[in-house]
Amino acid sequence: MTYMPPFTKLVDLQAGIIPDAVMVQRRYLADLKGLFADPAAEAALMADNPLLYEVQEATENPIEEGQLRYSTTIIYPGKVGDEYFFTKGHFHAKGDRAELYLGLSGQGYLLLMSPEGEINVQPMKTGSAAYVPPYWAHRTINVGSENFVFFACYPADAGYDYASIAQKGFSSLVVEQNGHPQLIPNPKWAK
Ligand code: M6P
Ligand code: ZN
Repeated sequence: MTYMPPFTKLVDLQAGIIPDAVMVQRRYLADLKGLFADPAAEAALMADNPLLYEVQEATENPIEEGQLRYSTTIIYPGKVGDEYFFTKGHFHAKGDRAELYLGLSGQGYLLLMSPEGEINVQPMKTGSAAYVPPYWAHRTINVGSENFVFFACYPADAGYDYASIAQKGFSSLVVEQNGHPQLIPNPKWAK
């Protein structure tokens, strides 16, 4: 039997930088086209095509049961209309896989949705260890004025199901009202 060698990666616990990251994925507004609720606001901002967030992947651990992967995500501050910048959001392709998020800096919301459309929101700040149970879709949102940075650890074989979010979105939107984040029903959401 040969065993996988243990290893250690350094993670900047404030900025979220992983100097030895195996991959940095940068997601711009164009990569999230159609996900924001206000098409006119999205179109107006598209000329600049701002960077919304980046994911620094610490590992390329094998996609197999029992393995973990971990990453940091940096979501930049900003809004499309009244809607704060967010990640695409996904169900796990293997729905029974859970995930752990740890807030590193800034102010965020972890927005979760069950397959039936039930919404749950977990506010996150430095030190928040937020648990994503099996089957819940999850999206993170920067509701503050600085970078929102968090660490994520998840089963390597969880996989990504972006399709249903791309079609219907989440059943609630997180928008700024009177300077504060507010959940409102997504008018475009249908079961
Ligand atoms: C976290 C983890 C990653 C995910 C990233 C961005 O770092 O959950 O697996 O890729 O957030 O989220 P999304 O893939 O939905 O854009
Ligand atoms: Zn996930």
